[in-house]
Amino acid sequence: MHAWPTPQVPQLPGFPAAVPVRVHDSSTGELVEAAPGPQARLYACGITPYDATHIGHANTYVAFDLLVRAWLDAGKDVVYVSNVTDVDDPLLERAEATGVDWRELAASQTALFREDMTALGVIPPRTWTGAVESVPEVAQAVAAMVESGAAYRVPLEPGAGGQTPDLGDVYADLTADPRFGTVARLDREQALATFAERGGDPARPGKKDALDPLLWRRERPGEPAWDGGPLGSGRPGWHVECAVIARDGLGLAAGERFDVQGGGSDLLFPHHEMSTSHLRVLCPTPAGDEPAGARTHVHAGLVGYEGEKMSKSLGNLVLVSSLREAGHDPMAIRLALLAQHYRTEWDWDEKSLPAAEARLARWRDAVSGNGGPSADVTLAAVRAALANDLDAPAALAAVDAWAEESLDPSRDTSADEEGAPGVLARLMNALLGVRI
Ligand code: 5CA
Ligand code: ZN
Repeated sequence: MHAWPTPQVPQLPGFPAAVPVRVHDSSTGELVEAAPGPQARLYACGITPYDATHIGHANTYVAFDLLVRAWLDAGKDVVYVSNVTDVDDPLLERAEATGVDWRELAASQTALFREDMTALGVIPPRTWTGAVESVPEVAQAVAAMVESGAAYRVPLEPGAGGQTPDLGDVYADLTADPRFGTVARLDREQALATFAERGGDPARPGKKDALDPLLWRRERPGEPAWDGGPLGSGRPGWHVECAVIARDGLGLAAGERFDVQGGGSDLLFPHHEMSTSHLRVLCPTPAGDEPAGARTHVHAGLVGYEGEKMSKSLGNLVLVSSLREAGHDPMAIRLALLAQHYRTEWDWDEKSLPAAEARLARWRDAVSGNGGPSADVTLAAVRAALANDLDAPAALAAVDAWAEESLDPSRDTSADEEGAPGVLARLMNALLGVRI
């Protein structure tokens, strides 16, 4: 798919920054260097395009955008890959319920997402792949898993399976991956409950284990289906879709790891647990080596509204496009998101935007003069804040302090530096994605 245009990212004094960028690893709870090598590879799960883009989505993508920007400032070659789940149960259900063709629904919401990301100054993924586009690769991967015994078929109910009803749905056999469970580290009871809550089917008869996830769903009456070769007609399961898109987009060779897999915290289990398991099976490592998949899993806190998680199913959505239509500056929307640490669970409320709008106005004011207090300390503080688990609130506080000093009429201006406001404006843009 065509991603949105890449915003200009100015280079800052002291490039490349020497501070290693560290993030919270959801598996261990520890702060780890996000990308130890010269290349930084990120897979952040993309949207399911049926009610895009709410403030929760935007918050998650802005969080990973901070990581990308910190890596760029550190001189890394950033390879960011993402997907669009443009065929899946919830999308088909919404299309059915509203009488819209599922392709039109996906296309319109994907277009809106693109516009929202552009407005919010999010750097696009280098590779952005739709589930529909990836069907041949997914089918091939699933067929290979069946062949190697890492997947099995489960018989269909009467009426399913089109011309080849004898070929069942395909499920992963999790016993093929001894490391299953190491991403989220849930006990069996928690895993089963979360699996059932988040789209899994623990009670499906014929499965070897209740947690085994769907890899290939055979054709059903009224549902879209593609040629799956030896699998029979059908469509990809969700987790394997992301495993294959990550593998191909990041160019992972057998056993190769990448740096960060990310998303909102609702994706930790089962989605990232399962997709990492599939990657280990699809890209096996020589014995004794570190297994394939992401070195670090990073998750953003869920944003709520009126006391509940903002979600399409609850219908309590604040859409970025509605805020934009109402005339709000997208940079203020971005600042409202940055005012919260990305791992915080918080509620959007009516005070979020006015506070951000006031801050944006103050920053614009502060960088509009000729000369100002030195930018060095602020730049170092913002870099240090972002390197410390993307601490945007601390970064904003550092910029606020500079702005306050710069706007203080009683201050001593004898040590002012002519280029300081320009450096601050470039810093806001390059590191925080806030265009002034
Ligand atoms: N297509 C899948 C991922 S492969 C999906 O989860 N799509 S989504 O549209 O439901 O969500 C897109 C991203 O936004 C995911 O990372 C998800 O975790 C995140 N997200 C969804 N709701 C919220 C929320 N309320 N707050 C923060 N992030 C959210
Ligand atoms: Zn995903």
